[in-house]
Amino acid sequence: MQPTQQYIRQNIWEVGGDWADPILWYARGVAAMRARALAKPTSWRFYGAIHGIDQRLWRQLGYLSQSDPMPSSALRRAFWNQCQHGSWYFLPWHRGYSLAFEANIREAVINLGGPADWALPYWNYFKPNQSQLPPAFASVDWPDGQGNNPLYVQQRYGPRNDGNVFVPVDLINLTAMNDPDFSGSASGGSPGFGGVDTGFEHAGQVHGGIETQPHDWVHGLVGGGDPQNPRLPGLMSDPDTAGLDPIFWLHHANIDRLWQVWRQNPSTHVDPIDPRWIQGPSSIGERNFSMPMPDGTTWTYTPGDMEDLAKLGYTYDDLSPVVAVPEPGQRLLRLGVSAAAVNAIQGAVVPSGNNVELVGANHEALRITGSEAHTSVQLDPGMRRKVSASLARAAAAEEATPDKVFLNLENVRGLIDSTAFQVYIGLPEGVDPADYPERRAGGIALFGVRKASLADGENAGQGLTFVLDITNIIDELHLNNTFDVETLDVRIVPIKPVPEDAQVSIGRVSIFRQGR
Ligand SMILES: [Cu+2]
Repeated sequence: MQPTQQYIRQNIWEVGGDWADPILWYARGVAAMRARALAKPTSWRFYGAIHGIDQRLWRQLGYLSQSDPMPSSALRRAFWNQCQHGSWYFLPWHRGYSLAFEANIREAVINLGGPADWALPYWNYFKPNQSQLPPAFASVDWPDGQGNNPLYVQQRYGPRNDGNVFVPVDLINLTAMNDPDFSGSASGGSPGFGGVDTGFEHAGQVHGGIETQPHDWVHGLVGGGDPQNPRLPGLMSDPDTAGLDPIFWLHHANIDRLWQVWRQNPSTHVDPIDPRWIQGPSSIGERNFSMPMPDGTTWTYTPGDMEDLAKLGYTYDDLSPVVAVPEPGQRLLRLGVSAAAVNAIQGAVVPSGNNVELVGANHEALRITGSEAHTSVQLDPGMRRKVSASLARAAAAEEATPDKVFLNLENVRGLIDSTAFQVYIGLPEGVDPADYPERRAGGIALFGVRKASLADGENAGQGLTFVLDITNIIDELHLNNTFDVETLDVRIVPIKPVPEDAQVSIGRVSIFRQGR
């Protein structure tokens, strides 16, 4: 694809009204793609299936019927079930997918007499008063007709499964924006901002930083589950149906924007230089990334092709950091490093340590039902001392990179992707977690868990593994002299009660240090 001009993706809440032109033309473009048969590669459902398709689920949700002629098996093999999750390809794959989709919508818009510079809007749920689903997506009526708004989806249930769709801002965060590394380890340490090193990975086990939060969370919060039948997901909640919801594309445009924000702030944030990332999985003999274009051609791209927005011919109306991003020096100051030493350190680029070691783990798998669960992580005394010593050395300004500490929830399995919970560390027994926000390790949303739990799936039912940065909590325990304990309590608090038949379990809860 050669850019012919610079398209500008705009904030959906700031384009000038509920049905401002960019939104109305999006709806008309969606209607045009929806009118095409599934077998056509530029149809709405074909594009949804490029992300992922589970035919049983599609039939249950009314998106597939016996009378639908299927695309040829060659087309299905070339394009379907391509989305990259739990992989360092997550961001570049979705960038190409969104660009190709946008080109298809733009073509439909132009054919209908709309603006030639139409671009996909994005939904920045972090901005004040913008966390509600944009109104054009929430009503069955639209300026062109009654009861057939192409942006409306019935199977979009929201965080409380009651049809009120919004993103509770206290449940999402941008901690991943601080990760200095694009790519990380799949062995207990930081998975990086963009994800772990994998081959072509349609349902990878370890989700990257920005994928875990806010990406996965927004999927489950928007989609929710059918209140009549919790096993039926809202479209956005499951990777095999998410691409069918028109809001999907505005969410992914925002994630795509955050990649660009991360790269710019600060300038030390860079994409991988490993040729296997740049050239993509086809360079090692695996599937390539390819999309059906409106002129009937196939566009094949690599992650390296996805790095430069100007070359790709688009940008965003706002690339400022959306939330205050704490500077790395603040941690060192808290640990007791002098301001002068912090300044000296910040002048240099300090890579994260890549020595990852297990500090402790719990003893058995944990079943999550109802509104709370807890377990204890047994800490290895030697490893605990090692972490403490690293933090103490930082205070003596001998070490610019004190250990970071990560909580891992390994082999999380379940059947309901909209399940989500908060995780707290070291809470005293019997207290209300809401009174201890400083002990919140973060949260986990199980986008992709059903697929990852299938015994005949890509990873033989190993489930998903989530990594939460608990460095600040461990720092605080250390500074209060309360880290010297045999066990740390881990409390799991679901955002809504988890039904028994969700079958949610965590294989192991573990803590890792990452340092030198
Ligand atoms: Cu997504």
